[in-house]
Amino acid sequence: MTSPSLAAPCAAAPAEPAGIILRARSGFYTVRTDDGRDVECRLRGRVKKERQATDLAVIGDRVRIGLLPDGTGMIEEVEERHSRFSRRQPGPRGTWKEDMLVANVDQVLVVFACADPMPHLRMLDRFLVVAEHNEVAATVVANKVDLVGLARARELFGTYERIGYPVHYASAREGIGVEELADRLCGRTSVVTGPSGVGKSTLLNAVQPGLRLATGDVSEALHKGRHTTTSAELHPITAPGGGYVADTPGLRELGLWQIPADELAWCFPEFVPHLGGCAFNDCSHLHEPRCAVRAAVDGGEVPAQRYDSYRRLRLNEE
Ligand SMILES: Nc1nc2c(ncn2[C@@H]2O[C@H](COP(=O)(O)OP(=O)(O)OP(=O)(O)O)[C@@H](O)[C@H]2O)c(=O)[nH]1
Ligand SMILES: [Mg+2]
Ligand SMILES: [Zn+2]
Repeated sequence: MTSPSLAAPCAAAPAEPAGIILRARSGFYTVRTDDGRDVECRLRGRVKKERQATDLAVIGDRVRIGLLPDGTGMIEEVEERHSRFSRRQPGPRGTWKEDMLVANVDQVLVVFACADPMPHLRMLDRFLVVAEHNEVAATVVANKVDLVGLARARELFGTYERIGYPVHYASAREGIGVEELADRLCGRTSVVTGPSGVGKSTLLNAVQPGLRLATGDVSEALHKGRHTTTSAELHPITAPGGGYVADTPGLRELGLWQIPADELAWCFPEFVPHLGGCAFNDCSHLHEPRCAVRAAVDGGEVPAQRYDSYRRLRLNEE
């Protein structure tokens, strides 16, 4: 924003166009400017100094760039983020290191398959905990319903509906639920995540055929232990409402994604109404007497399966 007294005397194109980072790779950034051009940029040294090393500029960041005569650009300024999707890892002496994955995220879609690969619900809980810890709204997408039918899919994922997460049942292969997914992506910045082979890229290709994301054979991906999609990238949505979506590799290293122990219970939304009711205010909800969370599990208000995930995460068990 320029004040009127500083306004340039001639009405030429702005010297520092604004845009959003779509790709970031070893010091190079692709910025989509607000007038629709893609400019390859580097980060101005001054900007590097101002920001912390892990946190320089990531996909989803809104930036101002200076254009150079050769058509490339320099990132002059990174705007403040309103949210982020990041991974925190424990560092030395109780410190935390934060790896930013995507900035300014409005929602996370956690994709699991109903079969092939079989849904691993404890892993789903971990993805949801990460979304909650980032304070980003999460939706569960149960893909490949064609393999098991809707009734079985609801048995598998119904717990999440009861907790209050939106659950989308979809089949990228048969086009089921694809329109609803397109509506959900419209006008927002979304991160799509989930294990390898569940059909994240196939679903996004169904929503927007022009994307042509690489997709892989499940067994091949699992046996090689690697993802078809290898780096996160933000894709502009071309439908009238706009928006952006990041197809991420399945974050296999999710186990490293630790949450401070005393914050974990807050990442299970169905625990939250009970958290004030424990006898000890530093209750771990593992063994203490008169624990309101365990009482809620016994009373059927908190699903035992979710409590089990909490317990294992808290104890660092697989
Ligand atoms: N039966 C069935 N197969 C599907 C469906 N969606 C995707 N697939 C298949 O599942 C396999 C994996 O799909 P991808 O889209 O590559 O999976 P991904 O989640 O992007 O995997 P990574 O990139 O490795 O993380 C491919 O063979 C797809 O054809 C579906 O709805 N039903
Ligand atoms: Mg993929
Ligand atoms: Zn408790």
